[in-house]
Amino acid sequence: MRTTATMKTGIAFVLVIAAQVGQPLAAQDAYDPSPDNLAARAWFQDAKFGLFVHWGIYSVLGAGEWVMQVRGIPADVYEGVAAQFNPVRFDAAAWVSLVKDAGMSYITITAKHHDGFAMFDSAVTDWDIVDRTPYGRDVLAELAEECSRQGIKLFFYYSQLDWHHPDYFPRGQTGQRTGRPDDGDWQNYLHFMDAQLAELLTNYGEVGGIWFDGMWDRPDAEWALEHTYGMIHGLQPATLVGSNHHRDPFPGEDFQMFEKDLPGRNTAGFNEAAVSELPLETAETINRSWGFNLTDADYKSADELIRYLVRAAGADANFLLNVGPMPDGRIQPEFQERLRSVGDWMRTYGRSIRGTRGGPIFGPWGVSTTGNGTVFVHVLEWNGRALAIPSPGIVEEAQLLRDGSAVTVQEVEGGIVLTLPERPEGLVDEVVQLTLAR
Ligand code: FHN
Repeated sequence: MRTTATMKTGIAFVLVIAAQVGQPLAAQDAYDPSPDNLAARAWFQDAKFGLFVHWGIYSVLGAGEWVMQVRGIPADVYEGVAAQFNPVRFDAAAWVSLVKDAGMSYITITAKHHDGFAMFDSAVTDWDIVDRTPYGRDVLAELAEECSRQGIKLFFYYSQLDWHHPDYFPRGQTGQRTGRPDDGDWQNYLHFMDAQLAELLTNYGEVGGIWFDGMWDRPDAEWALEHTYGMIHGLQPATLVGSNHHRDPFPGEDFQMFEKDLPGRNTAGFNEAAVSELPLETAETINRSWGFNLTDADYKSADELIRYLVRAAGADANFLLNVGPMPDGRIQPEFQERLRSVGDWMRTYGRSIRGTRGGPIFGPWGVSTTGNGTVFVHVLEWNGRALAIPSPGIVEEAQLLRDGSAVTVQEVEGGIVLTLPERPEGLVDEVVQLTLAR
């Protein structure tokens, strides 16, 4: 078996990185986010909508990003998949334009998923896109350049769990069937991870955030998070660190994410953590899969996705909506269509999402968002004309966001009643804009 231990410059590189960031590294226990980091958090909360991209060599097999684990594919057999990955139709400019058309402000892409394969040119392993695929190009570098050109922020997903690296040992809850020897040097693995993260934070311009995943595989292992988080913030103070460990945030994390659920809900079984004070984000798929899945045609409609975006904003969370690009590098048409439809909606209603914060009122009818002295009442589920809601303040003016027409507001005990027009057929969200007295 060929192992990831075929490091090109290995330990020496790790030492260089350690020296670059200065030792000892600040403990993140005493983490005091820099002004740039706080500004980046506010930007993130304003952004509200991003594209999640699960892309790796697994797309060749068309069965999702867990295919190695699900089929019990040994690491040396799986390495053959890399030789077939040739995404000649990858077009960074087309991806970023799609993101803009969808009304999104950032991309979070898998730099490395659980299969351990780096989608960037890593100097500490040859288990990467440049060294192992016929394509031989650093797609993250191309995407970073295009994002910077088009004003879109780029975040990197990084899996701490690794089904390929021999030093990911002792093994956790997954990855036991990949044919690796039953030994390994955990400290070496941590050095390897830090070295790759340092590469991502050094060679790809401004990094919006690092989106960790996989710690749940070995929840009790010594992950040395203080060191890793300190190194990230040392290299780029404004980079937002978040981890999908499904637990309460650790010191040094700048945002909290939820998977397949709105904050505070746990229908998917991942989200037992309490909702923290940090900026929030929730990730969801368009069909049922994160990575490209040839047989998954269970697509959510554009209307469902819009409703999810609105409910996320109402819960003060960003919506990170996933696509799993195809092995040829294109984003499949079913995803593109839906993203563009959400973008059409955003062109009219984006003001009620971007730059807002969740609340202050909600009910069985829907949610609200607030920004610049304006409360946007998102009426998602209400077909009646009169809608009674708690008063968010003294209302000076009420209008429909879609056409600016006036909405009558009547004060009643304990709240206000909005008189809505007949709901047009197929309207996803009737947004009433309430201008409040300052
Ligand atoms: O195992 C991963 C999965 O493949 C995917 O990346 C999602 C995205 O939130 N997170 C993990 C499970 O928690």
